[in-house]
Amino acid sequence: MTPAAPGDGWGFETAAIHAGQPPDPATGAVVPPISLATTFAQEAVGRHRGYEYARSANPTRTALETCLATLEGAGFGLAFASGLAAEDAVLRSIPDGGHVLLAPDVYGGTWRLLSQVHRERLRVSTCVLDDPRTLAAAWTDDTRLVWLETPSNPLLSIIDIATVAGLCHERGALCVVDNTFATPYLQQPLALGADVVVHSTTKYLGGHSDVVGGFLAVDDGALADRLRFLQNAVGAVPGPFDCYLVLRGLKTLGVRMERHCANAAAVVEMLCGHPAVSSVLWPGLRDHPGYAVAAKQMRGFGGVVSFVCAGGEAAALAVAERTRLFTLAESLGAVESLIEHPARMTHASAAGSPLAVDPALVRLSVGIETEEDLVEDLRAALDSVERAGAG
Ligand code: P1T
Repeated sequence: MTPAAPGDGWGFETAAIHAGQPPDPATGAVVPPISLATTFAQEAVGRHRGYEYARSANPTRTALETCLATLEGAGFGLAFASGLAAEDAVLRSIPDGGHVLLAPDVYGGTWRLLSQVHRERLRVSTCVLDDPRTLAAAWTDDTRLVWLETPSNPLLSIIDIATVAGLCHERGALCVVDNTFATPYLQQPLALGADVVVHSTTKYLGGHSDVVGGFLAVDDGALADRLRFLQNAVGAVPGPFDCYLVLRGLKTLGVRMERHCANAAAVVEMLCGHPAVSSVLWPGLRDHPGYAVAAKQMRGFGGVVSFVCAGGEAAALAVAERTRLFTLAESLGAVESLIEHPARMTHASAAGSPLAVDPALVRLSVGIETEEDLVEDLRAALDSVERAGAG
């Protein structure tokens, strides 16, 4: 049997299960082996079968890179040891003195990486990106990169990728989209004009809170070469077992995302009617400012929901501590539901910066448990906070 190659018109789920993973030619195994070898025999100096040393390339990593690049509709994929390691490679790829324009709402660690680790090399400023006038005002001659998340972490803001990518290309900068919250199942930024897609595979792609990883997907060969050089030269690569875990997660991404989205919609409906909640942030709400763009560029609205507590920070902390099924923990995107307080947890490093988060905000990662159980858990926690506030 000749395994079909990706690009034969496969649907998303077919590619997620098969791309880069034909049955093992030696044994017929239907799951790619976890290839542990750190080095590979050469027939003559420089004559080998594509693998020399496992930091440069490893067969399990190749399977992951092929599969996830296919899902993003990318020509090239590169796996990293974490989302931040993948981000670091993108930032290292721009020359010293470059200016990075950053959307005003991104993961706190991305801000920390830019504003502390790359502070000597790069200049960063934040800007509302999809308004051509504000973007033009913030642009400088050395602007090399525009960086955004959509939906964003933790405010679930939506940015029109095609608009921003178009403006970047008119002015000669790269458009980088962190697609961690949407995943390629819900949104494919390269098809909308982005140059680089970033992932924390720790989240939905791995999907089970048991692996840390990162990924870059690009279509431009020269850019892929530059990033591949950095991947090898810096060496922040994932181990083979980690690659296997992400590959396994990808196989069920489509069905998991459907359930994440449906459960999030049910949770949002309850939150919108609860007196302890003053506002709900989720792009699937018709009054969300990004609803129309999200409906255009995404296939669903995602499984992360944030809300502002009417009782301020004290109420937000109390809700986060009172759920029983939603676990109080950082991270998102796995099968189990999580709750967290961004200002003190995931975005603590953004305190005092333009990205500082409202302390009354609570973020949920809605998992794939039974819908009613999630809704009731959250309602009970909110009811108890409401009673305490009223008492
Ligand atoms: O944790 P790591 O795999 O290094 O990924 C960093 C990262 C990158 N991009 C986005 C949008 C992210 O949300 C993250 C990590 N975020 C969390 C840990 C969190 O709880 O928000």
